[in-house]
Order: sequence, then C-alpha cells, then structure tokens
Amino acid sequence: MKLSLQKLIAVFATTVAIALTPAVAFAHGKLESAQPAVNGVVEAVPGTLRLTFNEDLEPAFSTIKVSDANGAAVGDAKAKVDPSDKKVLTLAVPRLSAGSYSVQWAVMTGDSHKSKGTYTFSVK
Ligand SMILES: [Cu+2]
Repeated sequence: MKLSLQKLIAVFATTVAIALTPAVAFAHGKLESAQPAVNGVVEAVPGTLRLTFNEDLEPAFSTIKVSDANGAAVGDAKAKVDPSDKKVLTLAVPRLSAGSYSVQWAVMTGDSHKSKGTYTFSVK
C-alpha cells in the first residue's frame, strides 16, 4: 500500500493530537475494580484487599493505606503485587469491625507513570 505524503502528514498530525489529549495522557494506572468494591458494603473482609488496575504495576512504588472512620491506620502490612497478575495489588488486613474505611492507593505502572486515588467501603 502506498501512502501519499499528504496522508502521512495527516496521520502524523492526528497521532500527535491524540498524544497531547489530556484524557489519554492521564489514562495510566487506573483502578478498574476492587474487593471490597469501591463504595461497597460487605459483611466481612476475607483478610485481603485486592485492587485491580489497567496496567502492570511496579511493586517498589505501589502502596495501599487503609484507615478507619477516625483516620487511624489499619494494620501494618505492605501492599504486594500479585505474582500471577501484575495488574493486581493486594494488602493483608486484620479483621475489620463494622464501620467505614478509607483506602488510599498510589501506584507506578510499568511505563513509570504514577497515579493515586482514594475510595471508601463499609463493613456491616
Ligand atoms: Cu502510562
């Protein structure tokens, strides 16, 4: 297939425009799902939080902090990247009593982009 110079320039310009679009530039390290779910209400947490992202994670720069409704840190474990699925970050937590919990995550993806976010879940 032959492309004219004009077509090549058009394709190049479109590519640059897409690359410069903020929505694309920030589409890294996005939290896709969590257990317990974002804003979820659960009976109990089975000892581990699981956060699934859209890209592979760098273990050394990926963390999760959980705090209770009073802002006190819950547990002292460090987040780990699941060896069988590098998109998954897990955190061991002690038995959680009823109440609402805040999860603060910060990750670095394989392309060295960092992102972070916060969400809450509740235990009945
Ligand atoms: Cu990225």
